[in-house]
Amino acid sequence: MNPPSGPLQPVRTVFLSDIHLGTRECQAERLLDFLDSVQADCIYLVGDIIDLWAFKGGFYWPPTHAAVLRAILAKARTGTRIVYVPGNHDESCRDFCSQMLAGIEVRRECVHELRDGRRLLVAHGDEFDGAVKCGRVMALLGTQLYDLFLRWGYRLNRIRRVFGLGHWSLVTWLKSRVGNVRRHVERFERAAASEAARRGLDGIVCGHIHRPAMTVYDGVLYCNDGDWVEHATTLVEDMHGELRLWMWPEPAIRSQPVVSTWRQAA
Ligand SMILES: [Mn+2]
Repeated sequence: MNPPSGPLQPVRTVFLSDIHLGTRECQAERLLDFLDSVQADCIYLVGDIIDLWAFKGGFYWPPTHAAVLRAILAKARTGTRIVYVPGNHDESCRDFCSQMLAGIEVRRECVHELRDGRRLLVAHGDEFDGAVKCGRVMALLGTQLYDLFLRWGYRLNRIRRVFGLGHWSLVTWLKSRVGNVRRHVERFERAAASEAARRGLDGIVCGHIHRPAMTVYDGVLYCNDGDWVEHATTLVEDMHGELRLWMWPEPAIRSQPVVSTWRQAA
């Protein structure tokens, strides 16, 4: 599957999460380029869109972050259905669940029906943290280490850019080398899939753990749309109803059409 190039690419559904607007790590330019390139019938914002936690440590809000919100609101005005499922970093927006905000439906969770009739639970995913059972202290330590690695990764990539090198994710590299993390991730994924099964649904779409994936556990589809901090990924249902994970290239290197796709295993 080649990346959409040229004019607006029509797709049925887009799932985006973990954008973390308000943090330095947010890849807002890449996301703006994606939003400018795609015309969706429906966009699900699957949580951690604005990082309200980050504001506690100082206010960071560059024009590109405001532009992301403007682009989303403009889509809502021009006929795209937008459903916002707040996450744990924008938890206070959960107070607005079941309401309309500037043309956007706010929901605690919802069910998306694919073109072929399969039904998927759409939830941010922090509700499955308990299944990972690593305890509060470990979780806190993990979060702080993770933030530290992200910050190192950000600096490293600024240096790489000076030398004309592409983006490289320190966190992804570390995660893939830490077996323990891999086990936690699988536990999370299985918990999410079994919640969908428990409700008689065909699968789940979530975010939260910043780990793009499309896989099947005991016949239940597990999709994670990834994030716009490390991966710049989105889950897309195309006009034929096929699900794909897209990794969006940096606008500066758009001439190299490298959208990685994971296709759903048959
Ligand atoms: Mn989250």
